[in-house]
Amino acid sequence: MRTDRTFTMLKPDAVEKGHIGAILEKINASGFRIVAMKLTQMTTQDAKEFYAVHSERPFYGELVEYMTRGPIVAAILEKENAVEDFRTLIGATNPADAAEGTIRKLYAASIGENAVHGSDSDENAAIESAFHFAGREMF
Ligand code: IDP
Ligand code: MG
Repeated sequence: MRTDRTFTMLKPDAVEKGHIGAILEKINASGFRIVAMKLTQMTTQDAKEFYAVHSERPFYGELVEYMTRGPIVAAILEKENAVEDFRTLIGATNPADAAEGTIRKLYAASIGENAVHGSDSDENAAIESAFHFAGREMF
């Protein structure tokens, strides 16, 4: 399994607030290469499946509502140690706990509406990338 790719989504709140450009600038400045990218909107079924691991959590319904309410930017990013380095760049799930300068510290409103997704393992990066992109959309 390759360890140099991760999957991200700029979530509906980030897109609504006009933060696509600023977030992509930080991603580029941090040394990630964009392998695949698109503006898309998840259906309820998509979001339920993507976040199936959280299906027993109390916030699952709210999470599915949020993630489907508008378009997202989905992307695959490449860099040595991509998964871990991208999680560092985005910061803690709750922006109140996120380090200064991280994407969530800068752009997230709350633990629920936290601007950006980053895969948590190489295995999930591969699964999530394949969920959103066909092979011919990866460069
Ligand atoms: P992560 O995105 O930092 O990996 P996870 O624990 O995997 O965090 O949760 C997935 C997503 O579910 C979060 O990014 C956030 O949008 C939402 N979420 C997580 N915990 C809560 C919560 O306590 N309340 C509301 N939404 C939450
Ligand atoms: Mg997660």
